[in-house]
Amino acid sequence: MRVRASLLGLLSVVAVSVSAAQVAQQLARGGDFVFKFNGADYRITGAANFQESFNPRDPIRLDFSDLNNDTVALDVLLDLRPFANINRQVPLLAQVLSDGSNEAVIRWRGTDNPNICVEVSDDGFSANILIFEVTGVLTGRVRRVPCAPDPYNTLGRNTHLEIVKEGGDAENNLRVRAYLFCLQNPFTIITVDVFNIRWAGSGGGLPRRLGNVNGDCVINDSDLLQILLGFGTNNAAADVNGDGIVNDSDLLITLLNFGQSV
Ligand SMILES: [Ca+2]
Ligand SMILES: [Ca+2]
Ligand SMILES: [Ca+2]
Repeated sequence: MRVRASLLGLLSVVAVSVSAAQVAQQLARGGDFVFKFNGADYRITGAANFQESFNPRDPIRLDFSDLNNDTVALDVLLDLRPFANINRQVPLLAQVLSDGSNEAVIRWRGTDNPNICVEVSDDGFSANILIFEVTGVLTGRVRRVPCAPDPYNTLGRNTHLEIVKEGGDAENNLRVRAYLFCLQNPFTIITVDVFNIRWAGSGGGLPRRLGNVNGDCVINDSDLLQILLGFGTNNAAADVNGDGIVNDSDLLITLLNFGQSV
């Protein structure tokens, strides 16, 4: 019992330093975030010329990872299917432009050379195109807000960081270059410029993989209790490491993160 008490004492010291973490670190700790696309305009120039708008899309969950090994684990793979029915994931690499205890500004940049012929059918545009270049940037301001259920009902846990679009078209845009009808010659090149992008998001909180079984804003006795109650079962909610069984490993992870809060 004395060992347990001193262990918890040590853990609370760790927890204090974690809760004082900068906002970008708190966002990364969440492991993912919800991205809500609220619409944009696009202009096609070259072999075709017109302007149209994208409608808003349902919120999607995006996992964070460190794709370029620069120790900033806020990179994401943006799946183009929900936006333009294109079966392709564009890597967006994160750069932390500013960071503090209440706010951070993060920029995601992506370039991709898929060289794939796809049938694009979207609000106002339908054709086969061979995409040879995708470049884009999104910039978001991440702000601390009171910890509450994810407003987009997508992550299955409470969140405490809201993300709002930062800056204008220079900081938030997407350009796609492609050959119309998948015919590779200089006369079929089109450029699709997506601008006036409206987006927002939510993230942070404490994920289940750290031991936050009940999805609230702290890792404590309630989480431990649920693991003990589900011990030996395959109860997914209490299966912290997601290996299909609730056992000592899940208990240990929760103990190691005990006391963490947002
Ligand atoms: Ca990175
Ligand atoms: Ca909890
Ligand atoms: Ca487990």
